[in-house]
Amino acid sequence: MKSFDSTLYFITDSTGFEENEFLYRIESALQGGVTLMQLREKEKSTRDYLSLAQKVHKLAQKYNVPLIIDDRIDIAMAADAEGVHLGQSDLPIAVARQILGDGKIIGATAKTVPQALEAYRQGADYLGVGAIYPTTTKVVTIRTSTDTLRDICAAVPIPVNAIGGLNKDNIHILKGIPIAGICAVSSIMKSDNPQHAAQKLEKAFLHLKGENL
Ligand code: TZP
Ligand code: MG
Repeated sequence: MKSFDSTLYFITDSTGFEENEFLYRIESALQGGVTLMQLREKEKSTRDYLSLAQKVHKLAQKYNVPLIIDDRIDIAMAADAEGVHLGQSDLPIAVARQILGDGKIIGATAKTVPQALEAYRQGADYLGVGAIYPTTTKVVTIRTSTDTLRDICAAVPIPVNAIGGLNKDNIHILKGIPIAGICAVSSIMKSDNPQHAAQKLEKAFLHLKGENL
């Protein structure tokens, strides 16, 4: 089933954490109301990525949260995850759609309106747009202005999420832009209490949208 809610899209990063601590933090975030989750690993071997994906998928299923795998269709298929997230240098969305079929969620990174339109045309289910703020997470990216984010939201009919340096105290910059949700790595992953961090971030976002909890 391909239904998903990208309101609070938590992207994981295991850098610096023992596996047990990493899994504990993920479960804590899930308890805090994360609505969509992405496993994002850049350094692991294929075996280790798959092994972690299977463990993380089990946790996500316990909380009924769809799991997206970053970059790797093979890992997504092997772990029977709910979808995959692809950037501009990964497999083209249309190719991924051909391989995965209609039942899986395919997300795309877009930093410009033409990229957004192309990803939508090729069959993307949602877009991640950013970086809105500078980020401390290891990523090759450039900043995306809130004007471009607004233009992308107007250009495509699929959910658009903002990403990059977002936390509960700075998302006010997104006010009035019809994003479906926000993506966060560090503000949840590196928090002393990922459950509370997720709860507070969701509350701040819903407040921004005028949907107070
Ligand atoms: N793409 C653009 S910014 C980013 C990605 C994967 C990282 C976001 O991480 P954080 O810690 O929420 O800034
Ligand atoms: Mg990628």
